[in-house]
Amino acid sequence: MSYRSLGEFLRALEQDGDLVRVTAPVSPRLEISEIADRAVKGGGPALLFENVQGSKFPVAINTFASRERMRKALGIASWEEWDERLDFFLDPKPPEGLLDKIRAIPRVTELAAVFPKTVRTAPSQEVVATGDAVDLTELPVLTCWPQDAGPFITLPLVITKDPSSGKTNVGMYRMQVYDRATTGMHWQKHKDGAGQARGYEREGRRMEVAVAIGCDPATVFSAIAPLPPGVSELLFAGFLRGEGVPLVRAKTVDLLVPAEAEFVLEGYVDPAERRREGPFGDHTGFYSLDDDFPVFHVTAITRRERPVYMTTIVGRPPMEDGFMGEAVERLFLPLVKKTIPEIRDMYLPVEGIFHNLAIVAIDKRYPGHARKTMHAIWGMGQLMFTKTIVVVDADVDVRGGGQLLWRVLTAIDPERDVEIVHGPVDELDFASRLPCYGSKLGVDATRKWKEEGFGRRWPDVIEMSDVVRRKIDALWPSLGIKTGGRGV
Ligand SMILES: Cc1cc2nc3c(=O)[nH]c(=O)nc-3n(C[C@H](O)[C@H](O)[C@H](O)COP(=O)(O)O)c2cc1C
Ligand SMILES: [Mn+2]
Repeated sequence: MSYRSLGEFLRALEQDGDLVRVTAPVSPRLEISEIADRAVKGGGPALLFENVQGSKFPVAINTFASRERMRKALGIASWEEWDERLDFFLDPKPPEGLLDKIRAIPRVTELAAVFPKTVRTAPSQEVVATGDAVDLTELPVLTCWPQDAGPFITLPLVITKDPSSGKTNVGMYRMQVYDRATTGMHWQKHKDGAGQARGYEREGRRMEVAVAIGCDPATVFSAIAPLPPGVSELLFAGFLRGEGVPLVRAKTVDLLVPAEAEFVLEGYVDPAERRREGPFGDHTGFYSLDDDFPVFHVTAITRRERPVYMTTIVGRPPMEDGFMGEAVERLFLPLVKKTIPEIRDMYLPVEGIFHNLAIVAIDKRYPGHARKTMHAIWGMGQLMFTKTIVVVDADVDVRGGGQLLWRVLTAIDPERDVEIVHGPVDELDFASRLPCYGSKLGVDATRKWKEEGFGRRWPDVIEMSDVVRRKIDALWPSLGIKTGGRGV
């Protein structure tokens, strides 16, 4: 079991010397942003601002902002360990003998324990405000960048229910605070929250919405996990935590909300209503321009007695969400491999902000295999947004930086090896001619085959013989050649 609440996680970070309490008075308008940005770009610790001007609540930020912190947040010692855990889920081999059956029992009980459970009383409802007492301006919501339209809640867990299946979705969609009791609801049209909202719009019904702010890190992470529609984020969070997420009935809407949350906002989205949202300094490193989005009316705010407001800022990479993106990439690679088994490795560089660049290594087995892989990726969930896909052979290191560039650029005949397709693009992409629709580029940088019409011979990569290497390894220290570590 990892952490039960944000508080537990923050205490663990502090014990490890990975959290700094900032007691100096700072403004939630731009100042926390500037401090958090410097901290993340300099590899600094998680931050807890205890003296935020204009609010009595402290602000936690950068709690996922390093590779180690992110892994700790998810209770994962190494990505290999995760692959094994997930493998039991994805490939549950039937136990063969009686002994195997007995051995499987603990794992099955473990799985049963990860379902969400409902509780009657909850820390997230210690203080309840409804009606005129609802006041979002009491929260230390950050205005992140100079051209932002206002303060934005950046790490909300938006909880909704599908009008026909009744299934719950949890998604992270930013919310611009307009006034004491209204915010924007920035679910992009491809996301599950927006899909459910379309169902309510067809029926002309109000959509009940609850928003948790600040939960245990696995639950927060589940809201960004690109799970297929209908697959429960809360079950996924339970699987990550090794213990089901405790939920409690909301006070004014018919939804279950995390019992251990710091804050919960309850309310509704009206199907016909839209309001100008943005601009907002976004994770593209540019301002997303203003546009019309649904509006969230808050009917209640419940909270802990002493809550911590959990947030993040996005902006020019690398930023905190880059570490979340890397965790998504690593956690979901085994799943991607199940559907596209030729994939050996996949890398989404942080400068590609999730969807602009994927470098994929494949075990090429048949003519046109690289292109088949591209189309499979363009057809898979949120990977459909991938603007550029570069496919290399399995012996190429997708994280190789300059070495990767060398391999890709030597392997291509541009006119032959480029695949350009049209389709949905990320709503945040500002370069496409139309919003949400544009072109995507695939580069086949695998070695070309005769069967693919390549009539020439393909040369071998230069490699020194092992015998000579070993001999020189032994000799090297005595040669007195200083190479800054790169010679050996
Ligand atoms: C910090 C952060 C902010 C995000 N903001 C938004 C947002 O405003 N709108 C949106 O559609 N997706 C946003 N996302 C991405 C979604 O959370 C992500 O695509 C998630 O898988 C959506 O869940 P769903 O598949 O259940 O819709 C954000 C992600 C992060 C890490
Ligand atoms: Mn979902």
